[in-house]
Amino acid sequence: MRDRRPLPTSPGFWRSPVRGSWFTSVLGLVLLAGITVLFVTGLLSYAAYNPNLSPVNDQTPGKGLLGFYLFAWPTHPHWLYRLTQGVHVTLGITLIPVLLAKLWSVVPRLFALPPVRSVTHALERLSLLLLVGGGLFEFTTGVLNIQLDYVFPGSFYPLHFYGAWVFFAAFVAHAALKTPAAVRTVRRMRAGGEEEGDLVAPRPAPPTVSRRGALWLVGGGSLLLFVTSAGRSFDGLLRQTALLTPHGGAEPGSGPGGFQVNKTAAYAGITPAETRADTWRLTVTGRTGTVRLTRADLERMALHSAALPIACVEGWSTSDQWWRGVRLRDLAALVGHGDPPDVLVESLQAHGAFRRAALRADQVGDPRSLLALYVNGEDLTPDHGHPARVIVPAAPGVLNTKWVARLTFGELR
Ligand SMILES: Nc1nc2c(c(=O)[nH]1)N[C@H]1C(S)=C(S)[C@@H](COP(=O)(O)O)O[C@H]1N2
Ligand SMILES: [Mo]
Repeated sequence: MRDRRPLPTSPGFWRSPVRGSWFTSVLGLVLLAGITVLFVTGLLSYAAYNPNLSPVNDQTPGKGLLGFYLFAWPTHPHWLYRLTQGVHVTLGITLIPVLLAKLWSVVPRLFALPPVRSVTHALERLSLLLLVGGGLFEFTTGVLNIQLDYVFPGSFYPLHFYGAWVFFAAFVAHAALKTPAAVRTVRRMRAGGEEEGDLVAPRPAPPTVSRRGALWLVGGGSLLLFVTSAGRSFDGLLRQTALLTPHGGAEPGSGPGGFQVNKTAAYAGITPAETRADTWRLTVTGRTGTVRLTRADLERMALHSAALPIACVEGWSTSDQWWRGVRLRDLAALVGHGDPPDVLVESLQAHGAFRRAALRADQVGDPRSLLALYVNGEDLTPDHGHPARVIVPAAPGVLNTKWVARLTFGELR
């Protein structure tokens, strides 16, 4: 008799004694909760981008019904996006070991023969393709986006958006089919039951770790990712623990402007010549026409302060900074809008994905929404948007346009 190593299509090929319905069920239930939170916080982030002010902030092609928009993103509490997006990114990173372990736990099924047993089985396998493909796609695009600083600035947003719908649709179908059995398995095993089912290796290799130990290992991996990621939502010492956060662009440094910078002035191609007091002008357009203001003109207007964070879609955020400047609604009033309308904000930047942004009327009307000139008691630094930048409570960082050149009120919808 020849001793032939079995092929992956044979159950005997898979020998880990860890595989079984219990391991798969526990990981599946963790993902059920975690991915639901990821989907909800992801949709919230979509809403926070003001997609109804298309096509400025949201340029997703053909989004149709999927572009539904449940509510206008509020400006209270001012840390809302900091929380929702911090949870989205940190939880996403933390779930990576769980996702990989879950896929590992069911990999024998990928090779099971015959590949298709019936029409129902074919449909089930197709849905698994969308589930696994969609899941890997969402986690990969998410990680690339936060780690590599927008490798695909224009396209990440629609890719992650469409991927989310495909993935979540398959996920809902899968969860509906499998959750009852997973709950039963966990209950049965807790009551001292035996492992059973097709995932159990028929000829298991000697164990190097118990099933419970393997689960702790996955949990330990998640914990490690969590403690090296969560600091991105804070500054100071806690930020130092965010070892996995890219500190690309500029280091925060110290002093009043010493908080995280996304794109530096140099990166955005903003030159000192354009921002000097004698060259820079703010063009404000509205119902009654256009006015052009120097920085000195702005400083003569009523100045107000607000303590607000920067919270980026990449998941990092700063604590509240003290911004001081002119209220957006006062600038709207200057050009004939007593009742604040939407506004299109454009920066000096000639190129780049974030050089302009649209804000909703309620954001313009909030007394804390400023065209900031100062931060933490000093003039804005070049990297934080000198001579003037927008800051809006609870809005994603991307809407807080730096190096502002032009404000156009009304006529956005
Ligand atoms: N003109 C301009 N404004 C911009 C950006 C940009 O690239 N260009 N980046 C935006 C993004 S994505 C974020 S998160 C915030 C970051 O602000 P900060 O660099 O002052 O922390 O600025 C926003 N404003
Ligand atoms: Mo951002």
